[in-house]
Amino acid sequence: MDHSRFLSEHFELTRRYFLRAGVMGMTASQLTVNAAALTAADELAQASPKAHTKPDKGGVRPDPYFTPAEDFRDVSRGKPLPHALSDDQKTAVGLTRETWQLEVISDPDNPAKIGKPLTKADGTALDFKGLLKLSETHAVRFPKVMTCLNLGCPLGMGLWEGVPLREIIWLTKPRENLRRVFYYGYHNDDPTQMFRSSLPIGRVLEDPFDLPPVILCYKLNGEWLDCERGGPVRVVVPEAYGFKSIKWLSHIVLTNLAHANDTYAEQNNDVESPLKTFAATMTIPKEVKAGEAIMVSGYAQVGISGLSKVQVSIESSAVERPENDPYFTAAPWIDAELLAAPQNWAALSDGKIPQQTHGFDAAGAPKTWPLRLTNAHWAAVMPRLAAGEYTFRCRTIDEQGHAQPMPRPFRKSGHAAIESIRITVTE
Ligand SMILES: Nc1nc2c(c(=O)[nH]1)N[C@H]1C(S)=C(S)[C@@H](COP(=O)(O)O)O[C@H]1N2
Ligand SMILES: [Mo]
Repeated sequence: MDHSRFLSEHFELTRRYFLRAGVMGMTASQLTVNAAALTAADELAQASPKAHTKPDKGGVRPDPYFTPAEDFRDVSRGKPLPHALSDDQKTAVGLTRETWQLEVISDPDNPAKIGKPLTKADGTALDFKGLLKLSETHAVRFPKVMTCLNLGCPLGMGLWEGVPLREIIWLTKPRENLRRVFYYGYHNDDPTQMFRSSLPIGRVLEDPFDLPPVILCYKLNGEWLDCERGGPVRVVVPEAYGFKSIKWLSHIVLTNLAHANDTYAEQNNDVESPLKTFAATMTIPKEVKAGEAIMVSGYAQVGISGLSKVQVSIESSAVERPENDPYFTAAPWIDAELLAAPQNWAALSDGKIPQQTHGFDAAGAPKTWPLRLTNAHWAAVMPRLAAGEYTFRCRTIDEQGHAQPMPRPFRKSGHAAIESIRITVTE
């Protein structure tokens, strides 16, 4: 499978919207605009599966729904990358389902009181069989977009399955002095390569309203989690940026340390910042004729604050923008259409949502739409314009009615911006 499937899904949804809006089928030339966009984007996706589709600004990628595991973008560190090791090496270092083991210990520097650490030395480390045993009664599944805090674009949208981390914590019989959990994965036994992340214990033991639990994940899109995506086992934190979701998990440390000690904090990142809501464009004509309908489509990342609307605006570059409006609150915003959920969930086996997936009902239909922590599609028809240079923008309105992305100026809280794209209207 490649991106063209996602693209066709995106364009099928978009096409139906444009048909209903009455702009397609009006003239042959308008149909060609969309068909050309489809062909161009399709070709781009086929030529290079890792290439960005147009427009490139913001690193928009054409996979708004579930992304096949092999099409995720990989930004993980390691020399060599753990998933590039030979099969024999993977077996030797515990990067296979047969040899994986997880140690759960108390932090020697800030000890938490626990009754029973899980260690290789004692023969009590958790193995894959033990994890699957827990999954028989505790397995959870949820959709989530994996986004790097430092990049604007999604790395991929997954349906993640795992066992709540708290089930493993309970095995250690914690008693007191336990305030945080930190964890890391296989890092070539080189301390300088360790990539560590952390969470308050409260987040692990209880789930905030309507959020799934933090999991030890062993399946993605219904298949065993492959080594490139962090298999055999990785952490997945539903509401967090990618850096909290440690791959090739090998150690969990229970600590009385009161603050975060994430590797990402060393690069000035706001490591407690949850996923942001924002919109990005996937297709927009660079040039249109005066008086012609302008069809635009894209995706929105639905962050922790939810999504009620996507809005779009177009302003003439000849007219000066008002002063003191850096976040475009005075732009002529109009509502875009949020597109319906797909009927067929490409990338999942038989195209169906499995039973007991967070956010979906027994028939596999979403309970609400769009779903938090995932991407949604949108499309819009812009007002017809006279010849000139224009700037197109898109933004979101969250469930509380706040224009997003917020907080706008802080890139280190998770890159999210109001996208601006130049378009030319010709005579
Ligand atoms: N062990 C380990 N886990 C890791 C990383 C890493 O370098 N090493 N990178 C993190 C970062 S910064 C991101 S954005 C996500 C990316 O997840 P993906 O490769 O599945 O897209 O993995 C996270 N987990
Ligand atoms: Mo990242």
